[in-house]
Amino acid sequence: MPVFLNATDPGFETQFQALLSAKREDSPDVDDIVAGIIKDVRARGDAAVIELTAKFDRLELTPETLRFSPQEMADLIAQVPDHERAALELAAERIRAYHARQMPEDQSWVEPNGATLGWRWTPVSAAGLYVPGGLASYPSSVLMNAIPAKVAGVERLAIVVPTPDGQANPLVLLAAQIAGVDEIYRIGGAQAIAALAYGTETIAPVDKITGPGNAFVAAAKRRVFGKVGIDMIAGPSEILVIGDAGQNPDWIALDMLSQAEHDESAQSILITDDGDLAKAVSAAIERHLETLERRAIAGASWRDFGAIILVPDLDHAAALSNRIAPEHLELCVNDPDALAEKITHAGAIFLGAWTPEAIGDYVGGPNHVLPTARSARFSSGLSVMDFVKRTTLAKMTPEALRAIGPAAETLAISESLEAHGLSVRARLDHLND
Ligand code: HSO
Ligand code: ZN
Repeated sequence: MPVFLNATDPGFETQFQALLSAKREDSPDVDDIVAGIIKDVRARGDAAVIELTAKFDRLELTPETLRFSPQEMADLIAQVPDHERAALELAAERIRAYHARQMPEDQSWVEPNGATLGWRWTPVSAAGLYVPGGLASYPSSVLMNAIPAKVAGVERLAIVVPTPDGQANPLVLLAAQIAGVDEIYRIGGAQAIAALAYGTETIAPVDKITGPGNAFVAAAKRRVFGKVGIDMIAGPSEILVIGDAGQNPDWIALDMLSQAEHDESAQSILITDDGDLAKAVSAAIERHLETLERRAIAGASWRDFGAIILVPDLDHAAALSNRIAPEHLELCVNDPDALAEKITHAGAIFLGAWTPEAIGDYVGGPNHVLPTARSARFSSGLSVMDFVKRTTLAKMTPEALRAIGPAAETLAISESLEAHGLSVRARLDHLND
């Protein structure tokens, strides 16, 4: 049963704490296996990747067929019906326009003493994107990962996607093509992450790896971190809806189920100041769970991790929401703008009853790769910023060196780093000659 809490009950704080700390994911310990796979790929390159793909995906490849050829791509993409292509193109356009605005600006300025300071942004040269095979192979996620990379200016973008038994998803390939992906390899698992990080005879190494994956992929990403950059390790999806009197319970129920249907470990929570809405949403969820195609998954998520919390007013709702720091936050209230002002920790906010979270998953424009498991307290969703890095710039003049050099020399001496001090002193002496 989902939990029903009332914020004015004496035991509420304990119950809320339990909800916050509930462990939703049992990640199997696959680290030893993954370490072995990475070692093997580093030692034997293509041969290891090909063997592991035969073993896990039942697919026989050669170095020449690791990568989709342009002809294969074209044949598979031709199967995509027009309306799906048009929807993907609309999504891509909107995601591109949104992310273009994220591009950070270079800065430089001159101090009164003549020193020039600043910074410059440059893209990562090569990025790799993991796309899961099977059920969770989402074309929308291809757009959400690949477009920010291309907007940032990443020159070489490679996708790895497992194709168990050779089954490729045409929509994933089309999304990759629309996003401007340069190379696509039909490999997956820890072996694909290792190939991207360390390179093989046919796959050149990348500098940054993003994208979701199973426990093996997550463990491999953790292991190659440092050799390459990685994005966050995404947990199961979450939605928190804050609703007030007069909202449509059916809409809210469907929004909550939209995340519950992702995963048995997903979490959907409603916080409301209206007892009638609480009851109506709960009833609507149960009703939809009778017919929903993915009712087994959504039902398990709702039963094990769902919650409805009754609060005295919306200020309480905002305070609890900030403690949860949800991945997705829907403000289904009469004045969503006013309530949004009070939200400090959330991956993405959806304002008002006309903004179902599913819009953000596909076509809104913002990224759908968002911080889960309360990590919105300290991190943000995927963006152009994940594919650029900042180089700082400093240019001294004789006058500037005269002004600030002596302090550097003093600090160098206090750290017993003689050459540091002398490198400044040599110039200062020259100025005094
Ligand atoms: N809501 C998911 C992303 C997704 N939804 C992909 C549909 N397709 C995680 O934020
Ligand atoms: Zn979703």
